[in-house]
Amino acid sequence: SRLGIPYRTGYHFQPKGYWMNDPNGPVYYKGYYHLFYQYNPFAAIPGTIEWHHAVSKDMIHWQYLGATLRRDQWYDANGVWSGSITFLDDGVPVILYTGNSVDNKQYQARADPADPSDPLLRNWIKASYNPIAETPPGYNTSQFRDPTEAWRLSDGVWRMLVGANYGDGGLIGTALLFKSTDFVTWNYSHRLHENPTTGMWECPDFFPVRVKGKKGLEPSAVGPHVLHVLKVSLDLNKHDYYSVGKYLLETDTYAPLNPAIDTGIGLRYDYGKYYASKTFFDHKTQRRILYGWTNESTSTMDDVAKGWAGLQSIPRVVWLDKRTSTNILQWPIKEVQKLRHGKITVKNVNLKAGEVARLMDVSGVQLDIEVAFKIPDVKQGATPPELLAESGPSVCSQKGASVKGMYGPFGLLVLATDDLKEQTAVYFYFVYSKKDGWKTLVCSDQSRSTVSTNLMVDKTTYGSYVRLYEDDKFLKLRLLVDHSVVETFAQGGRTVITSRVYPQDAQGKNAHVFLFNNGTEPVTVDTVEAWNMGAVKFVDYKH
Ligand code: DQQ
Repeated sequence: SRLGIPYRTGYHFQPKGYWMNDPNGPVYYKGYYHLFYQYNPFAAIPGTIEWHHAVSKDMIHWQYLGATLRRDQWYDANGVWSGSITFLDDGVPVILYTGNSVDNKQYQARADPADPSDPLLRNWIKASYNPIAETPPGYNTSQFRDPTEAWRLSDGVWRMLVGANYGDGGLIGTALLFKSTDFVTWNYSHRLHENPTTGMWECPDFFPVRVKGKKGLEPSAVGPHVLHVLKVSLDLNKHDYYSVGKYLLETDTYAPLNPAIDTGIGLRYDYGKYYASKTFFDHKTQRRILYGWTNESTSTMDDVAKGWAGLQSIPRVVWLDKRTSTNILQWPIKEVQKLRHGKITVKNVNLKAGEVARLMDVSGVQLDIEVAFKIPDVKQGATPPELLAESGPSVCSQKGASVKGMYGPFGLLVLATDDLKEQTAVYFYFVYSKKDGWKTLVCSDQSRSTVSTNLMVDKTTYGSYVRLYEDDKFLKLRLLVDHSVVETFAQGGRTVITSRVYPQDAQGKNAHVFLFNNGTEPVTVDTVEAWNMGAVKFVDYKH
């Protein structure tokens, strides 16, 4: 339908229509990146979900391959739900997924490629002995899903996790560890980890990271130079939480380095719309790469009217932040930079208090922008205008970009009309509290993102703190703008925010970019680099 056209993305992965949610089983195999995804082929609403499949040589240009796993067995008749791919010793990939059965019980099932020599892996066969794992006694049969990629320890035994919950009201979220010696028979062993207040853990992801360096690790890597990330998707609030910790081999359990920011109660991958994410190890380039589902911010009725819902974020490389060891860093895969063209560079712009300055020579709805601000010297003895005691990141949503602080808000307006009636503001804002002194927020304000009265849009402003170090020279933002999505990477990927926006008038040449400073103190822009981004044509790989 016409309503959806201006909002379809130019270079993010989207099916041709209808509903997409979680990324499933991403892998690199025989020259191709494979992405499977939860898809409803009948309507732009969740419902009759099955696995669909696309392949790519660069994770940017895709070929659709259609349905891979359909709802055709008693154990998956009500949904072929999320799962992962593991490579067995012969290098052949195997799918583990969740079937939601005729009577809405969840089972784990296996599927194998019909022809492993086909680099496109077009056909898959469900194992005759499915299901391979049932809900262990004491757990809810309808809260038992999303098997991880499996890994092995030196005992040669395969392990996988399945998300679950238990306890009063199902409030204890957990990842159940299953073991297998032959990848056919799986036995429940114990809980890898749990958290008493987080509810159902969907889509667990458990992977090793190097203590030093950006290179990724294969799933079974352990040892003194390795830490682990445990990510879960909280059904409770639809956010992806993670922590960094130790995989304790003696007990086969996980312990976060800092229990105060344990999985589910601490850090998020993304402070915007981002859920059910999954990583994989890219053997070709030795990177660990993260996909995440970005849901719409429009209503179900709007989604049906526009004929589609859901997209995948631009894949991100993830690695450990060695300065803290307790958080990861994320950065868009470099392949996306092939789409950059028409670069403009602007240097040394002073933004006075209250100034808004248009970036000439750049406009459009497909952009990649990098901006570096000089870090304001907040220690100049200035008295903060307001003591935002313990207010935290909620300041982003309470006040938005129009608040006048001392140091900020300052940042970028994108998808903005000349009169600024439509704009998406992405900015830094320094807040002060007696307890913590000055801290830096990064926010994405959607409150003026559209003037449309036809759409019902969730315009919540998102944000979180971003860490600064003494030797940081600049405050940096990178924005990937693509019609209805803005992905923001602050300070080299220390804090990430994905927003969905639906501008009505800020389209084509009328979509401008501005620098702004709403603070009472001036700020200096060191450099802005901006590119237009090409649109991706869908490809057809012949085999
Ligand atoms: N989506 C799948 C489930 C998973 C949920 C169903 C997370 O397997 O728990 O489409 O978005």
